Amino acid sequence: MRGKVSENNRPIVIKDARFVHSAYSPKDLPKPELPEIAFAGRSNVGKSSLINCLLLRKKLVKTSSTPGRTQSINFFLINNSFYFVDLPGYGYAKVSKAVQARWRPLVESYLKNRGTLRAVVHIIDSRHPPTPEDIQLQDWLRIHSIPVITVLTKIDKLSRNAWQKNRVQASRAIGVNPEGVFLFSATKKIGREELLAEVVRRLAE
Ligand SMILES: Nc1nc2c(ncn2[C@@H]2O[C@H](COP(=O)(O)OP(=O)(O)OP(=O)(O)O)[C@@H](O)[C@H]2O)c(=O)[nH]1
Ligand SMILES: [Mg+2]
Repeated sequence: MRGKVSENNRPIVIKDARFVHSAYSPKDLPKPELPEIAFAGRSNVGKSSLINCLLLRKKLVKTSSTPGRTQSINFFLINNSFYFVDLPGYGYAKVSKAVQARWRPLVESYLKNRGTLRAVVHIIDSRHPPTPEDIQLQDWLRIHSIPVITVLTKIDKLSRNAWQKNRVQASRAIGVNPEGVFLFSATKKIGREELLAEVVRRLAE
């Protein structure tokens, strides 16, 4: 049974979250049928951990300390009503040229042609300035009019003082309003409710 994303603006309860599909090439992409939120960011930035944290599932999405693990586009069906889509990370030099050459056409063809995609959650490491590839992704999404939710993660590694400072600096580097940038920690579960509410809002649009 396929239902609404959330009932009457109440905080969403994740009743069911399951892995459904991995796509390794554009032709493996599942038929677009439900609203989707995709998660993008540099390798090892904490994409999978952030998804698990939002869903309150410890191990639904595999995490690892070896960067570049996720090389496919992975679809997770939530509450039978929407998908979370874990995109492969970029920017890891040790990933072979062959894999990198597959990555871009796969991710670009997904992002460009997905009528059901409501927003991309772009995850950036709060400890460092956005990388040239982070900035490139933001520009690319803007050019293609794809809505973005920007998140700075791993803020548990920062002092409280640095939260706002790094938020302002990162926002400036990517050319967005700092107010719209979410602060997050998967380890300490900081910012989970705010980000989840924003995701649900975008899904319902
Ligand atoms: N301190 C801290 N560590 C985190 C946080 N989120 C993720 N990590 C750690 O960062 C490493 C990478 O996390 P993943 O969630 O696997 O990152 P990913 O972006 O999915 O990585 P790939 O799929 O390999 O690109 C793991 O060692 C996590 O435990 C966080 O909020 N705080
Ligand atoms: Mg991952």
